[in-house]
Order: sequence, then structure tokens, then C-alpha cells
Amino acid sequence: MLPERILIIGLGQTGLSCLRYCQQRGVSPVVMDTRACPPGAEQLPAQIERHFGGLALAPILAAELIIVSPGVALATPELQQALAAGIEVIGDIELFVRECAAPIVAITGSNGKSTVTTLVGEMAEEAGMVVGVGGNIGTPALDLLPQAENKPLELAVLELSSFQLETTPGLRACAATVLNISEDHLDRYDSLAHYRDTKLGIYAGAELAVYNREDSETRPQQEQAAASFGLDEIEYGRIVHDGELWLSRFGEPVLPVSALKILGAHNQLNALAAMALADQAGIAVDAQLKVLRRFAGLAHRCQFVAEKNGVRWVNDTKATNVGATLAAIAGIGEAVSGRLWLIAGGQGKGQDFGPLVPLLNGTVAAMVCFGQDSKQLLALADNTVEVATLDEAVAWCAGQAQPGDWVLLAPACASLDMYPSYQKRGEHFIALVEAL
Ligand code: UMA
Ligand code: ADP
Repeated sequence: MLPERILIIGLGQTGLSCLRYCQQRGVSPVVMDTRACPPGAEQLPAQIERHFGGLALAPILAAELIIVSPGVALATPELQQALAAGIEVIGDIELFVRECAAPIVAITGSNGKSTVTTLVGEMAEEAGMVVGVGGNIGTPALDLLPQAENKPLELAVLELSSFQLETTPGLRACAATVLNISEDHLDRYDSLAHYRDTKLGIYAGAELAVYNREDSETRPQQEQAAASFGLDEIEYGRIVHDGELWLSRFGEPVLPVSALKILGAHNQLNALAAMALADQAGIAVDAQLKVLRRFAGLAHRCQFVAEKNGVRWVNDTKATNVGATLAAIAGIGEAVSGRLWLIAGGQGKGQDFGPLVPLLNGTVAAMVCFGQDSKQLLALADNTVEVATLDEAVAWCAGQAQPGDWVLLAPACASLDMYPSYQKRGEHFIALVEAL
């Protein structure tokens, strides 16, 4: 039962889904957003009380339940005041888990979340299950709850950000994973340890914790049932069979790595994580393998755009942190015959760009940087160049690259200083390349 006085903080997609959820249950909430014109404001029914342009304390303290968007940190002083006053503060995912009767597969990590979430969702569908896929991947989780005319969900597969995990104390997943931990969102967390601990919260109450043997930071810190994936032969891993490398389950070869369309060791880890989660969710192995054979990757992740004058252009706009950029370069590395030109830049979110330096001294011919934190990237090495826009970056690379070379957009940064989303940055890049 929902209380009468509900306050939704943060509109956007999440806030709108919470509003629909409350209205379907006969409650008319108050809506608040720190932005003067938040996205979705135009969809608010006229009778809904709203406070835009800041956090107003009176309606906050008058609420019985506050539903907070992932865009607003739980550490925000006004929310801390509400908690101190005994008001419940939760996120949309908490509302979802309280209502969802189906088992939940929960996926977090610094990189690979959307890939693994999509794989598990497609595996479940292939196995004939009624499955809902949502969360940080795009569809707000509450929109997955069955409408009266639909069949009830048999499985929910949720991609969860650290922001969402902050406000989901009641998550009880049938299988949960932290895929990897590398620096990200340090503009919101005071340390990497704080960010990691928030992510590890996904294991709380999970029937099975699935962790990455290659990254000890992902290990659950409590005693609980666990399975692991990694690049060696243990549990979900890899094994040499018939002279070639295969993905394996508990020492049994199941699929040659060469049958995967997604490239790189990081994607083999993603495939193994998906298998471990799918096994726990009761998805047949046949269905898992069918999906692994056909899955060609998501748009905007190491996506081949075009070959122009013998130069290959790749869009990895979704590389919004250093870890993803490193993985992208390692993933396409073997395929690159000539030189590799890297385009990077945007909002660095407080990350240390240092791990890029060895690449600049080796694999990468030069890095062209643009956007808010381009000066930090420029200072990393001598073979860096600063430009004002992505247009100029593409033009500069087109001028330098010779047949056989590759140009990779893998910015290691968020796009929000110059674009509404990483997708828009990728679409702009594709348009620029196609126009060459
Ligand atoms: N914001 C304010 N004031 C507010 C509320 C939000 O300034 O009162 C700002 C915050 O800086 C925030 C930004 O607005 O970062 C975006 O918030 P939004 O209201 O536009 O967000 P939604 O539309 O609800 O989208 C959210 C997720 N966005 C974030 O967590 C920032 C989406 O993930 C998610 O797909 C969607 O809910 C559905 O669940 C996007 C994302 O960038 C893809 N996530 C981050 C990431 O993957 O790195 C965590
Ligand atoms: P997320 O949803 O966590 O952002 P995606 O699957 O969308 O993850 O991939 C985002 C970026 O991270 C892409 O640039 C991709 O090349 C890279 N990536 C994907 N999987 C991994 C992984 N397991 N480890 C490191 N980087 C990865």
C-alpha cells in the first residue's frame, strides 16, 4: 500500500515512470526537480503539484515517502534531513522489487552492464520465457510491471547503476553480478572504495553472487553462495579444446571463442558472466549458446562505421570511462594492421587518465582531444592534439590517416558537456564519417 503523501524528486524518465506507477494506484504525488525545466515537465498533468528550480524543504519534510531519481545523490543535505526526520527515501528500483513477483537477475559494474543485460534478456526470450529487461539500460524498471492485459513476468533482468543501488535496500536477486570495477563517477563519490562498496550492495540477499576472477574488487565481502567467471579454466572460464580456445562451464568446453561475433577478452568475460547468470535463472544452455553465436554487439560499442579511403572508422562513444577505452583498444587491437588514431574527451568525472599513457607511448599513433576536460588529456603525452569540436577531430584524423589505419572514437569521458547523451555524440560521429 502506498502512503498518501508521496514526493518524487527528479523528473526525467525515472520520475515520469514513478508518477505513472503512483497514479495507477490512485495516489497523486508531488513532483520536485532541481532543474528549472526538467525533461518530461511537458508531460505532467496540470493538477500535479510541482516545485522546479531547487529542493524546497517544506514539501520534502511534509512527505511520508520520497522516491528519488538516480540523478540525485542520497547524500544531498535535504535528503539527509528527510532521513533524519524518519521519512522513507527510496528509488524506483526499490518500488519495483517490492512489487515484482518474478525472480530478478541484477547486473552492475563499471563496464559491460548493457551488453550482459541484453545477452541474458535475449537468452531468456530464446528459451521462451516472459522476460522484462530494464533499469539503467533505458526502460525504467517500473514500466516492466505487467499491465492487466499482459502475461505476468517470469523473469526480470535489471541493469543497475551505483546511483540506483544507493536507494534499493530491499533487492533480493536470484543472481547478481558486479562485472568489474574501474574509476567512474568520482564526481559523485568521495573515493573509489565508496563507489565500489555501493556497487557491491547488489549482492545483498542474492541467492547467487557472480563475480569476476580477473578483478578481486568484485568479490562479495560476505559469506554467500557464489560463482565466478574468468579467463582461466575454473567454473565459467576458457579452455583449450581441439587446438582452439573455447568458453567453458566447470571444465567442459561449450563454445569456441571464434564463434562469438563480439570481439576481445572483455567480451568473452561478458559472455561468461551472462552464462553464469542464465544458469542460475534456469535458462537452458541451448538457448544461451544460440544467443552467444548470433549476438553482434550493441550500437555505439566498438561499432564499425565505414571504411573511407582505406581507413576504418569505429564508434565506441559508450566508452565513457578510461576502463572502457582500454578495453575497446585491447578488443580491436589485433585487427588493426596500420596505425590507430584515438579521439577522446568530454567530461572526465574526476577520473585519473593516467592508465591511457602506456597506450599513447605504444599502440596509439596520436590522440585528438576535445571537450571540457581536453586539457587533462592533452597533458598526458607529446602525441596529443587539442581541437574544439568532434567535427574538427574527425577532419584532423582524416588528414593524418593512411590506408590500413583505424580511427577510434572512445572518449573515456561522458558526453554531457556538448551533447544530450552518448548516443547523440555517436550519431554525430557516424554522420561526420559518412560525409567524408
Ligand atoms: N538532475 C538534476 N536534478 C534533478 C534530477 C536530475 O540536476 O532533480 C540531473 C542529474 O545530474 C542527472 C541528470 O539530471 O545525472 C539526468 O537525470 P534524468 O532525470 O535525466 O535521468 P532519467 O531520465 O531518469 O534517466 C535515469 C538514468 N540516468 C542517470 O542515472 C543519470 C538513465 O541512465 C536510465 O537509463 C534511466 O534513468 C532509466 O532507468 C543513463 C545514465 O547515464 C543511461 N546512467 C549513468 C551511467 O550509465 O553511467 C548512471
Ligand atoms: P555499460 O552499460 O556498463 O556502460 P556497455 O556494455 O554499454 O557497458 O559497454 C560500455 C563500454 O565498455 C563500451 O565502450 C565497451 O567497449 C566497454 N566494455 C564492454 N564490456 C566491458 C568489460 N567487460 N570490461 C571493460 N570494458 C567493457
